[in-house]
Amino acid sequence: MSSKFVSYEERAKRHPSSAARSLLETIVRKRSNLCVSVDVTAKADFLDIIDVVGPYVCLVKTHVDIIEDFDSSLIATLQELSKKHDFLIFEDRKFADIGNTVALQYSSGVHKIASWSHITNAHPVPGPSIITGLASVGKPLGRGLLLLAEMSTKGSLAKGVYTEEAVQMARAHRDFVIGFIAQRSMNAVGKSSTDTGDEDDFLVLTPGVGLDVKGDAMGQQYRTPEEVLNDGSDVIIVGRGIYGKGPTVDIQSVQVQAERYRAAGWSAYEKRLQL
Ligand code: 5FU
Repeated sequence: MSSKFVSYEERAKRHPSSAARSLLETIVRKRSNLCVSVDVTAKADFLDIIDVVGPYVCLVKTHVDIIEDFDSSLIATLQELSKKHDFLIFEDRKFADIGNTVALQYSSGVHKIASWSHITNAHPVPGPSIITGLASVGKPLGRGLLLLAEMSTKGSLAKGVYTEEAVQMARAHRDFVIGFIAQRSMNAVGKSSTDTGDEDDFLVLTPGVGLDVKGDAMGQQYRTPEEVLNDGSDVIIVGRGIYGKGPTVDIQSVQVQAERYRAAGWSAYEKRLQL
């Protein structure tokens, strides 16, 4: 029986973007579509969590600007962990300015994101110039960009025509945009059912994933791995569901939750191949 969903393996073989291929190949090698979002503020916690979740993830997502004791050794250790455990790095920077400014924010400053982050993301709100600005830095380094086509929060304005325009912007820049932060597949957005044009294979990475709770007190909304995979998501992004909500990190529990979410994400993927 052929599935309406194509396997990660098939997609890895034929994807035109090396950045997208790299992520798909990692997913296949590790049998993991889990991205852990490590939103803690102490360098030691940040690195301890990554070392523990490393074996279970295809991707580690960072907000490097929240780390209180950031220094360049953190990046060196992060890169060592990325090699040790075979995962890619995604700095969730959500660029949102004019092309010239985002190129500087991406390449320079304290964090020098482009030098270590395989994937980053941007809001489409400034228009296509944000893509060309970031591409001027990221393309020569073989990096990939995700556009924020939708968000997981209550009342998000990223919907309807805005989402459609984001997808059109991505289609016009397939050489750098590898996919979206979104809640569902974007491949058919803005296309008629009779469209026989190019097949899109945009990756969809989905935050707002949790197995135990439906949201937080600040507008976050969670769905299960199965719900988002069935809607066409490729990678589940999980933060507090794995590293916890407390002031201290319980590293044993982090490992248990990482394995639990890896298994949930993978079994949802295997089930959808039967659809
Ligand atoms: F673009 C988005 C979005 O729409 N929702 C999000 O939650 C990004 N995020 C990020 O995913 C957010 O900045 C956190 O880093 C992470 C979700 O963390 P949680 O602890 O699983 O809620």
